[in-house]
Amino acid sequence: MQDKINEILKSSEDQLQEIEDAKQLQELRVQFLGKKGRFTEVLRSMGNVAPEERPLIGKLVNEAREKIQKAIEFHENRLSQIEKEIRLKIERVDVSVPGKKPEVGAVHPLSVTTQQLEDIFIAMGYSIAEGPEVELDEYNFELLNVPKDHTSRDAQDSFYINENVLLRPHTSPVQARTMLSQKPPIKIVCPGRVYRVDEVDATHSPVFHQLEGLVIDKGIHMGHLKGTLDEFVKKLYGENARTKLRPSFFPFTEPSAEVDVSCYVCDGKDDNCKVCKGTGWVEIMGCGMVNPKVLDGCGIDSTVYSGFAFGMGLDRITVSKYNISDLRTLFENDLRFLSQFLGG
Ligand code: 2NL
Repeated sequence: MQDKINEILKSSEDQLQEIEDAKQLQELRVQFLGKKGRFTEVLRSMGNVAPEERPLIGKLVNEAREKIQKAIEFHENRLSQIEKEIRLKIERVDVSVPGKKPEVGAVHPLSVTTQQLEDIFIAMGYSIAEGPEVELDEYNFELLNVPKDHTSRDAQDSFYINENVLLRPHTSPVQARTMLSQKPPIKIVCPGRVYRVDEVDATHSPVFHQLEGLVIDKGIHMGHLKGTLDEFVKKLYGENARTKLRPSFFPFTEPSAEVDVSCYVCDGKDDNCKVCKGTGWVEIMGCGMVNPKVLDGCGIDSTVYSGFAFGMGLDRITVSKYNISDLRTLFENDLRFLSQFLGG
């Protein structure tokens, strides 16, 4: 019996020398120390041992198991040490490898313009209002006093989803919605994407951007409009910028005017100026006093309140500011183009 125990011990030592990984070690543990292991066999055959020798054999078995247990632990440590060394070797960071430059994003030029204009109006006490791009005819035309036979209501000019629903061709419905839901005083600007049926070329796109403004209170008159426009162009184009109003027509304002700004490139001093064509003036927006019919239609008593409104194209302001020769570059999202405006 003693021989058998020694033989098991010897065999475990031999096998342990060959062990290469944790899985083999676990198999060996089961083989020697498990419930159906080799010592269990020995203990089962105790019946053949003389009773007085049994304690001794039991002791020897226990000692042998302990020895193997210790040896397995030793090898466990050895393997995990080796594993750690391999991991450290594989995962070592080579601090001498040159770094990768992080890509820095750019603000889209249209966003730069929009944010700049928003900031100018916020400084004058305006709030920003936004609304849906898919609009109802009611907010888009009906409440704005645009007649049923007006060309802009034509399917040749606006994108219709169905008879009553269309892609908004201006941001005015946002102002109509605001008038319907808020009481004066109202002082808002509405920037946003708008849609009109148009062929794409260097100066036209069926998708473009507008910023419209609306001020309504008691006693608002053209002087407030003119003062606001002057303040606006000074902040946008510099202290020398002046505005000039030319009579015009919009269904939603009365009277209406086109706004010219003194040329921000030559200030009227270059007869060959490409921007103002030598006139000294550049058209930048339309404006007017809100038509009383529009106020009343939107639930604001036109005998108590009056207001002014204006609207401008953000794309044109952007291309002229950055000297961009083709409007399409604003919509193609070619990163080689956009990254020129790094950081805005
Ligand atoms: C232009 C002209 C304009 C407005 C927009 C407006 C909106 C309401 C009431 C009255 Cl709800 N007016 N908007 C007024 C005058 C001109 O835009 O040339 N835009 C690019």
